[in-house]
Amino acid sequence: MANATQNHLATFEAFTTHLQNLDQEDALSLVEEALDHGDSLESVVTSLLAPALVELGRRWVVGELGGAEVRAAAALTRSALLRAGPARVPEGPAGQVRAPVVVCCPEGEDHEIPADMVCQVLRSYGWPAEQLGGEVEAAELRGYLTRRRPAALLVSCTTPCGLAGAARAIDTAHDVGVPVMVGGAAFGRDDLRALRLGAAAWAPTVKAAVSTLEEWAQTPPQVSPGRALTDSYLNFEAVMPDIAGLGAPRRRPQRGGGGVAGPGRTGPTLRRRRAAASGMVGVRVGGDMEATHRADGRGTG
Ligand code: B12
Repeated sequence: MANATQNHLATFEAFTTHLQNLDQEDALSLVEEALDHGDSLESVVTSLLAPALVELGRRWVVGELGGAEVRAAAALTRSALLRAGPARVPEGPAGQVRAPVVVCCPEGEDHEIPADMVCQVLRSYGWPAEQLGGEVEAAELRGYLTRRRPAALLVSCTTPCGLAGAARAIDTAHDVGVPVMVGGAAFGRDDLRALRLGAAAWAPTVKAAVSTLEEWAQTPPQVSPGRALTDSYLNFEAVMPDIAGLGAPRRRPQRGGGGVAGPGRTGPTLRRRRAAASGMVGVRVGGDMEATHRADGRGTG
């Protein structure tokens, strides 16, 4: 047991180093080895790829890495994930072919790797999942859902920046009769925020999502568009442009060119407004953003 833990830790450290150094071949080989040893895709995602990205996020916060390096490491992780994902979706029990499901990040949410992870793991479970990517506008989503009529839409949000867009995506999908399940760090650790935004379900993991999809295949959920959002949520939405502005490139004087800007380093006014918004969705801002990402993100109302 101790050996297994040590091996796991060594693999995790090696993979994180490969990502940081952008060693594509070595990173991909480690993932292939894990699969060859019999690890499931889900376990590779949850115990290797995702924790390595969280660690890079920590290094980003303390200034050891810049945003561009994080972006490059994320792209490399995506290649590894796509290579590890099933080329063909396995058949369900008794040769059953399931209806497709769609995964996306809403407007405002640029973290598409978690959605990629959800998509590939769903496929490994026999659900033909299609990934629309990050920042998908509600109007585009409506057209896609109307044309393809999937069994469900799964919306992923990593940061509060995507929650207003998630509310619009939920309303749009429910308006065309496609039930929405949400997940990702921005929804916190229970279904309160998801239900407040009108989602048909929340799931903490892909395994949990699969159980809900199986239930929905038997009994589709009743969905109702135009669900009223609470005042506190609408206040949150009112300051969204400032939060979304955090994602825009910031002009910084480059003397010597060596410094890196951490993910949350912003001017005082923006910080105050973001804090107000984040308070409403239960995410603290400030120096220690990594801790807040993992904290219980219960909304306040
Ligand atoms: C890579 C990365 C980026 C890349 C994204 C590249 C890409 N194509 O995805 C780039 C560089 C673009 C980026 C940008 C930004 N980022 Co960023 N980023 C990260 C990083 C390092 C990894 C994200 C990731 O992929 N995690 C993978 C796993 C760990 O995510 P996960 O949410 O847990 O997902 C799992 C489950 O939740 C579940 N799941 C997820 N979704 C769903 C959906 C359903 C339906 C289900 C069932 C399950 C499910 O399955 C997943 C797999 O197990 C994180 C660090 C971190 N701690 O995550 C920061 C982090 C998320 N970023 C952060 C920030 C602040 C930003 C920016 C605002 C920075 C800026 N100032 O511009 C922008 C945001 C732009 C925007 N509008 O979205 C903060 C967020 C802080 C907070 N409290 O919300 C973090 C935590 C970094 C930090 N430590 O401060 N980022």
